[in-house]
Amino acid sequence: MSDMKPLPEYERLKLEAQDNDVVILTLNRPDKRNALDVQSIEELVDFFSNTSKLGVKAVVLAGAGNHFCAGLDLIEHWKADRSPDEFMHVCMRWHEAFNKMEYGGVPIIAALKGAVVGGGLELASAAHIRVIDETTYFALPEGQRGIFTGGGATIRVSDMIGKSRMIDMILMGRVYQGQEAVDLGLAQYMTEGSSLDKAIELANRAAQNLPLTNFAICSAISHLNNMSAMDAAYAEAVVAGVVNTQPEARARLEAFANKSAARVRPNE
Ligand code: 1HE
Repeated sequence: MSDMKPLPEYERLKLEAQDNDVVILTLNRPDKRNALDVQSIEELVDFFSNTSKLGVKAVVLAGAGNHFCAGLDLIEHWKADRSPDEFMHVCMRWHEAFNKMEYGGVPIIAALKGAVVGGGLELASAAHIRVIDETTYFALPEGQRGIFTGGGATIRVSDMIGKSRMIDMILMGRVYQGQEAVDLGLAQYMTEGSSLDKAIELANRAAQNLPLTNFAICSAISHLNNMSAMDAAYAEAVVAGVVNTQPEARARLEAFANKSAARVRPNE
């Protein structure tokens, strides 16, 4: 039986409940290649502030049409002719949304296809798992547009691929795709089929873990990485104290003890 509450309705995001309390969140502005305007970001903030409360066990993040996301809505930005202060506040809302994602404790699997560029890559990098297919390509076109990243790429993209590669991507407009993108760390999975199907499969697998365990995986690891090694070791012990003694884990531990649980084996 599902524990999930009714999902909110949005203008820019389409939410679909699946089995196992998995939700597919689709950026639903394909005619604008899912460019992120103010409304899109506000809806992401709202949804990712409430995933735990709604009982969502895992999220598949997808884009409608042939492209995942074209990044910042450049037309909205151009028309608004924003002041530095206004755009700083726009970026703070992006950070609010993406931090809610990365630190929210609910696994987010991004199903990437076509363009994953600029702010689209910043959005994808706030997911915990990224899946690509043959159509997916990554870029940071900010350098060519006369602007700069403002949605966390300096933190998350450089964390994924290293500072030097990120500088090269934005300075040169360099595009990465395919196995090279996986090897560099832009994605963990590449599929010959559809990235959406693979992401759904992975979300269902993640949803089988206990929610508190997933909370630690999809929140604590990021927090611990922001700390000094001494503080991280201390905080890790505290998190493990809570997670590893949860009553819900006892049945799983017992299954291992009585040899009914699956063993870890090498891939075939
Ligand atoms: C847009 C946007 C957008 C498309 N803002 N409207 N991002 C970029 O620099 C990427 C800009 N976009 C592209 O390079 C291409 O559009 C795509 C490779 C993503 C797709 O190409 P294509 O040939 O399929 O589509 P198109 O014909 O370029 O665009 C279709 C429509 O989407 C068109 O609108 P229309 O009303 O003329 O039909 C485009 O204007 C619209 N569109 N991309 C607004 N980005 C917090 S800081 C973050 C900084 C950044 O993200 S910078 C990176 C911005």
